[in-house]
Amino acid sequence: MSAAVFPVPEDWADKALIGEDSYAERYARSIADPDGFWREEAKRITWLEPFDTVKDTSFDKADFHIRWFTGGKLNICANALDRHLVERGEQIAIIWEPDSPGDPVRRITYRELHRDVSRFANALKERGVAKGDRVTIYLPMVPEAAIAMLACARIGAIHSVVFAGFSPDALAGRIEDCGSRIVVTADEGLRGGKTVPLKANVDAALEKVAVDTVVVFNHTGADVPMVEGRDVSWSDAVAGVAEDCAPEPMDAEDPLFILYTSGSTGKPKGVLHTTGGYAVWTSMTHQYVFDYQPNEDGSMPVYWCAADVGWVTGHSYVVYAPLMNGATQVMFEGVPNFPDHSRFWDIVDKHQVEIFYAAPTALRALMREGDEYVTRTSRASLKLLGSVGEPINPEAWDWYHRVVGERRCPIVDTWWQTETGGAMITPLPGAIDLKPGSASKPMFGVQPALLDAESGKVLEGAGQGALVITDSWPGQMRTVYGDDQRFFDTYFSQYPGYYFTGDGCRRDEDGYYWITGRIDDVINVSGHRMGTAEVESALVEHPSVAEAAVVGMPHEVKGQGIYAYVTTTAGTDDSEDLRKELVQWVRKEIGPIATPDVIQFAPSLPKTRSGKIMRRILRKIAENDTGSLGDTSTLADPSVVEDLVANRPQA
Ligand code: 6R9
Repeated sequence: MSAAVFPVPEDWADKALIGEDSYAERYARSIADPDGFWREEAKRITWLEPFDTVKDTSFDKADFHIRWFTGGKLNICANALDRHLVERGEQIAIIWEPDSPGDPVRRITYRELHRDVSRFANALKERGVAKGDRVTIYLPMVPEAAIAMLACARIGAIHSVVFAGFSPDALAGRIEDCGSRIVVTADEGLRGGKTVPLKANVDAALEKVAVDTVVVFNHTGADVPMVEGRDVSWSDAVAGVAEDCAPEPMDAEDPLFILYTSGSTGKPKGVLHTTGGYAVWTSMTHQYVFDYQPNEDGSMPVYWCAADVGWVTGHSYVVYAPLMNGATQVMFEGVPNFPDHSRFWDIVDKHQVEIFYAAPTALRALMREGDEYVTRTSRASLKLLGSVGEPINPEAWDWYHRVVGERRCPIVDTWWQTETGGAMITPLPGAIDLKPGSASKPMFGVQPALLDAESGKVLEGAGQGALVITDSWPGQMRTVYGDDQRFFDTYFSQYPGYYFTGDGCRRDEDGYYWITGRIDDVINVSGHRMGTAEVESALVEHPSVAEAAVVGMPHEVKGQGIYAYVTTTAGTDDSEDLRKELVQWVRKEIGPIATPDVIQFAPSLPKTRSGKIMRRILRKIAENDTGSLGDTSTLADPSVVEDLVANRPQA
């Protein structure tokens, strides 16, 4: 592990919102006096009615509940837009950079965004969408994605954004699970010069589950079939509707959105976030982590979070928090390597980006292409860099720091999850010395602990164990949509009294946290969470597959790759063609992000005498670490393992 330490640069210590002393002092207060601390922080939100109680939470089974800012009323869309109109109505909120650098940029002011959101909110109302209804959003990275989300929030509808890379099946499952009657989509998406057939995917999904309305944003202008009585174009939907739409007063604990995420078992879970705590938590973390404050000349720093709105990072740090904080931000439709590997840095120069936030997988992919793509750009505007989604290895950290940021930009490596709403363990650039590869210290109000994975005992001081959080924070998910029991069982039953993150973690002598990765059956492929169970169930749906077991394997660019062991049905020829077919099959069932990297045909899988698949052994073989397979004596048939090792495909 890297031992390097990068102290807070002097100018950062001087001018940052949070300096070293104020971090220590505020952190201590946030734990000792949560009521006082959060009352102060909650002032950043415009409340329509004040809350009575700050924190009313318990992780105990007998009395389990999570409520923040109860009695308070607010509208998060009004906090993101309306309250800025007086002072920054003409300020650019979104600079939209299209997939192709030659295509026109869209610049949208707060006033225009407010108007577009209000109109779309009225259009939703006209189609019968009311408070509490679920709206599925399946859009590419266009401003209309943010507009649709904010329009839902404005009228109290619950949005469920489905990443535009997911398959029709995955989309259908998510529409069905939350019972939404309306889908907002586009004719096509565009990524790296290729089109994504979004409307066609929706049509395919709707063969499995019916909805009343499909709103289609005309993006590429493709000629897509429209179903009479069900489908309406975005422009027709907003034609003639009023431009005013009063924001719905929402209770702090009213649901804001559902976002499906993979777990270690079963179908993806609908993570539910509510309004008040999420608003306070995301705007606060965004402000402190990115030190988001006006420049000396009064302008707002240009901020760019390269995440897709289909993931939680796009929800919290593209849509909600930056707009609540009055940011000017870049929203990018495309990919880092189109038209070439300089694209990110060209965009930085083009829009004078000061704060840049991306995933390690993108950085590793660019790092492989050589420094020239970076160094031929200026990047003089950059001040701060961020990382999210997976552990950043010290080599990638060093490259990001040295080559991209020219040693002048601190890197905030933010650890958090869909479930946590916002950054939980992260450096603050003016307060915390950096150690490459460490997410460093807890955010205000966050009490991490490490438990011995077997005994569940709390580990003190330096050590390594299962990462848990001992008490609630405002941005915590409130439930799994429609399944409180699953929420409790997934996160609070393993280690009673604690929120279990699913991650392993090491804490060093200085109290720095080093996330080591998932310790459950979740793998992290290019920063995207994938349940091994999901890939397995996709595989076994293929008629030639009798059984499948999926594990993660180390992957140079993606962080982790997908390694699938497949037992075919009797009489099947385990051919190269079948292997290719299965790869395509999984892509079709889930989406391209689930593409298996290796498929190994296995006559049988290593099982205990009680029939449990020994995943530990399968992981070792996938890692090509076959010298240390450990105890195989409990296997029903140890020769199965020898066979798997002998026939491991050479990747
Ligand atoms: C925000 C987001 C959550 C999982 C999480 C962990 C991994 C995220 C990380 C990180 C190490 C970081 N993760 N950030 N690991 N360092 N800075 O990514 O949410 O998609 O729900 O994934 O991602 O394993 O448990 P989500």
